[in-house]
Amino acid sequence: MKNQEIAKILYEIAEYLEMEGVAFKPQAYRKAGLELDTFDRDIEDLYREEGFKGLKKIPGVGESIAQKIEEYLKTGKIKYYEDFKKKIPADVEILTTVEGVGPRKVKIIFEELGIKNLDELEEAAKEGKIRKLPGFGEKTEKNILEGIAFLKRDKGRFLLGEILPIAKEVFAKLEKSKEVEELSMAGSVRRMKDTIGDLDFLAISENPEKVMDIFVSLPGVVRVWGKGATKSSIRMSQGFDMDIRVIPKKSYGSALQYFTGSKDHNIHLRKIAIEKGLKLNEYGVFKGQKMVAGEDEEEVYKVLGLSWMAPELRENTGEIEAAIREAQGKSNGLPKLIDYKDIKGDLHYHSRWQEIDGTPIEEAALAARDFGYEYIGISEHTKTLKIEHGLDEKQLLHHISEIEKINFRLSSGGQLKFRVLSGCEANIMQDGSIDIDDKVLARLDYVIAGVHSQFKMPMEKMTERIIKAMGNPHVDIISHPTGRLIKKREEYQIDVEKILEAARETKTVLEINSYPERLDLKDVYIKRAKEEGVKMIINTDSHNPSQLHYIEYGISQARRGWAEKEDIINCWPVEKLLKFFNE
Ligand code: DGT
Ligand code: CA
Ligand code: CA
Repeated sequence: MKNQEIAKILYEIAEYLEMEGVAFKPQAYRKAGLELDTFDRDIEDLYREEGFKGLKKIPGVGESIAQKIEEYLKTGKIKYYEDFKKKIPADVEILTTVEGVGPRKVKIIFEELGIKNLDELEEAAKEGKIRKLPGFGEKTEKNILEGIAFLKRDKGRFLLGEILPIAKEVFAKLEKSKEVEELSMAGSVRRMKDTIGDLDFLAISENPEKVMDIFVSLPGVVRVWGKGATKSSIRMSQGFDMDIRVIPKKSYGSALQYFTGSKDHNIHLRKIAIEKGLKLNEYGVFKGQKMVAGEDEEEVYKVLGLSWMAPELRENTGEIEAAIREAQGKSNGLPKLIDYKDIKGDLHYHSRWQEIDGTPIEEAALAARDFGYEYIGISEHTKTLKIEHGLDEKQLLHHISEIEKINFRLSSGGQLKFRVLSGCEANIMQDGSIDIDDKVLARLDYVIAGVHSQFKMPMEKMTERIIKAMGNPHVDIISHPTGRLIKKREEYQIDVEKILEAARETKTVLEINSYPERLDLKDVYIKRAKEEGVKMIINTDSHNPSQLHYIEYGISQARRGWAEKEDIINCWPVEKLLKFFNE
């Protein structure tokens, strides 16, 4: 689809405009980019069927942006963008991913030092040239070097949220083929890891060669690394690789087990097999020459003395021991993981994103209802977050009364049991105070608080800051508690153990934010929170209805963190939730 191609250009135009110090326009381009990125119709189809007028149906797309989209669809180029690129031919998209480097800094480093890409930036920083630039200094230079090192560490990995939709599309295409008898995802994507190196598929087929033909000619394939009789490997246009293997039916279960991994899980499992005098590999479980399991994954685990466990658990963090206890009928076996269908509502939804139209609350509510929810909570940013046009006290009171009216309308026909809750995502200030008056916080159904500024504080200070916010009796939830942005920004320095202890004492809920680049809390912290009896909530942080489905990524991380239904408060009905917030 051209949607993502054009969205990327719109984002880049926003960066260029910001470089020039233009007001408002950058937000408009960014908003249009986001909408297009998540728009559910192919833009080429839309344009073919409805012409220029159709383009303006995309939220956030007005006359001038529609013209640029049309130009791209007709000529493959946007002159406005090309002119910017000629003036500053730096890789703005990559350079601005470095923590602390915004568009304006890109402009300075290009104009002063001619820096166009990451390698050049790194070299200049190492040579001490960055600190001498106006507005930079030694600390910025150090941060840039740290930022680049961080980016390099995750290079070549992809966000689960970027890759899973593509994996599902590929899966559906392959599955449709009559040559494919059985198909599974394997590897890290089956384990729903937060980042993915490459995609692995396994299949059963009478005609492996035909499956190979189909695989290497999938749309979006840009390179074939290898094409064998039963095994192929390709590169997709988005930059990641996919492997497929066709497996004989009698070995399908053991291959699925082996190629799902993780590697550490497999190594531990193989050790158990050896101790039992068995041999375990991708072809089966063997006693001498005799195959004792292989076709069925559950059987493979069973003959080794384990119960089957969800792929999300397979990281060798205690799941093997738990599966043995489970098989022996002992207590303390495998967790009864929260199910993908257990969530009843989402409490982190921004309806007035950057104040440029946004999605009206009622529309968001109806979308959430269609999504299968019983409630949605609208949690706008608050006043000190200027860039997001956060609400002040007066606007929050208006927000509450607007939601009351909507609830009244939604229930007046008596036709639906759906509830909109009024919330906010307030800012935790540097000293741990909340940027909204307590009296107004008390009027909301619930309060989320999060850190949105001054990320670089010493560990002790940052920990104190968040713990103080949890001590505010109106604060119910801490959003994205560690602040990481995968591949972009390190967590803040915090003492997670102390935060968990304070959360338990103050009965503050920690968020599992499902936004693809956040997934925060991450799996290992979720597991610790559960062990400490801390309640959590899985939210999406959606900015429009098409992001509600991000919830799947948050649920998968909760499952990777061994979370059960009772650990997650938005598995509860609304009455129980409100009672909990009121206590
Ligand atoms: P990724 O692709 O980096 O996100 O992670 P995975 O887990 O998908 O790893 P990948 O694609 O290299 O291999 C798929 C699975 O194959 C992996 O999860 C476990 C298995 N596997 C790969 N290499 C080894 C190995 O050296 N030993 C064992 N026991 N299993 C392996
Ligand atoms: Ca893989
Ligand atoms: Ca692989």
